Amino acid sequence: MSVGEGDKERIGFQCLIWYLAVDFSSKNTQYFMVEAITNSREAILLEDQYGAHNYHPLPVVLSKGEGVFLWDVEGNRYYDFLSAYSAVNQGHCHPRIINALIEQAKELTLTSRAFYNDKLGLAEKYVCETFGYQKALFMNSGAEANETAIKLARKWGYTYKGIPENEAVIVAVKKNFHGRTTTIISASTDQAARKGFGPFMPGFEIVDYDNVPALEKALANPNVCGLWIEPIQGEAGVYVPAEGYLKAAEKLCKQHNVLLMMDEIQTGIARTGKMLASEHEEVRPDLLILGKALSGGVLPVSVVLADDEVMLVIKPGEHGSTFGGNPLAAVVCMEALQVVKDEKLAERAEHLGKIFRDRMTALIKKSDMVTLVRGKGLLNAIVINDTPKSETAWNICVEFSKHGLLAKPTHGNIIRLAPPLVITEEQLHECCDIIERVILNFKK
Ligand code: IF1
Repeated sequence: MSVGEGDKERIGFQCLIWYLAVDFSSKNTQYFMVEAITNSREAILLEDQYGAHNYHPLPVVLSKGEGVFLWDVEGNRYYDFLSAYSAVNQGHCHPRIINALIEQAKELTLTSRAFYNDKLGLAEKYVCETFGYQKALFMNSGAEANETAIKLARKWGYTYKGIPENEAVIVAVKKNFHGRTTTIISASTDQAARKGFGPFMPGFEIVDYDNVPALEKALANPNVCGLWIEPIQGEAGVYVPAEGYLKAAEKLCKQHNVLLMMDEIQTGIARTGKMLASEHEEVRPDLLILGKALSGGVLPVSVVLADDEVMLVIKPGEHGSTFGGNPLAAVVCMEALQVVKDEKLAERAEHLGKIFRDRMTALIKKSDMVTLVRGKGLLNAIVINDTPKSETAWNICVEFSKHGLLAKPTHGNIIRLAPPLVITEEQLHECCDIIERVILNFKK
């Protein structure tokens, strides 16, 4: 949808009306919006005129979410097959998580870490016992958690491995995605994420993913303090490494005294059929990095988990954030994780994921539009039979939206398909029917 000059004038005038609604009845000048957005076009035009253009969303304007469903401004209902990139594993607006949010919000939302609060310690204990670590450091975004892990690994390297100051190296892998900060993109191999944002942070060596000999070579460098990987590469197109890769990585890290930094921000919290994707190979990272569904998509919460030797290299005043570990996030996090356990969402993802991949495999036999399905649990993707630069995957997703299902391509010709883990088997089959109907009738 493009924005014409006429639209801009109209929107500008409308916004003028909206925001100039001044309440003269009181001494204070009160500015308030007199209208809500009444149709999708207005929302899109507003964002185009007043928002940064750092996304290219599908032309769908959502206004309500519940469980597996989303509704747009016009009241059309959709199955959510993106789950906010696996932040809404528990389903949109899960009542238990929302109630926990509301009750805590009435009491205390933020103290800063200048003081203690009565919820953070409980959440730290809860996540340490849930994931089996001695210490937790709460942050807000996934990127912040990865930045925290980088600092912990480097400082551990200087403190315990004798790496010369400022010479620590972290090994990352091609096609990684760990966030958008300038340090994190310094390790990225995605030109779209890097171009124009230099200069970059030194101290990263990039090797092939899913390549054990490449790890053997890179980790032998005595200045390497950490190996930084995702157990499944989400943004790269739900790339599942060969069986045994994670276990081999863990073994090589132990052999070379390197910390295994596992980014489970997208794969964690039951998404792949286990509480952590690392569990599929019985791998225990030295630094476990979580985010997204840690809060059920209700507010930003991330956490880094490690044992004392690693976590205690950071001393008071050396790291933190204003909102990190706030009592509201602490309460939401505990309830969001308890919902995952009580509703056995990992087991559901495991069971329903198999059904989903079987349905997609059957579709591949019927149509040359889809060449591959891959994933674990309910983190899956289909590969569309066209070049990555083609619009085909995008156009298929637009077609999906017209049939009541929301999904979005990752890179080029790969469509990630990841519903909330609360989806029922019957709903999953209904969604597979939609995917099949669109694919079988799609004309390039
Ligand atoms: C966007 C991608 C997915 C992540 C992993 C860290 C982060 C993410 C494995 C950072 C965040 C989000 C970011 C969002 C879209 C989405 C995304 F397309 F960007 F790459 F999921 F694949 N590690 N992923 O997936 O967490 O700072 O965002 O809380 O930036 O467009 P964050």
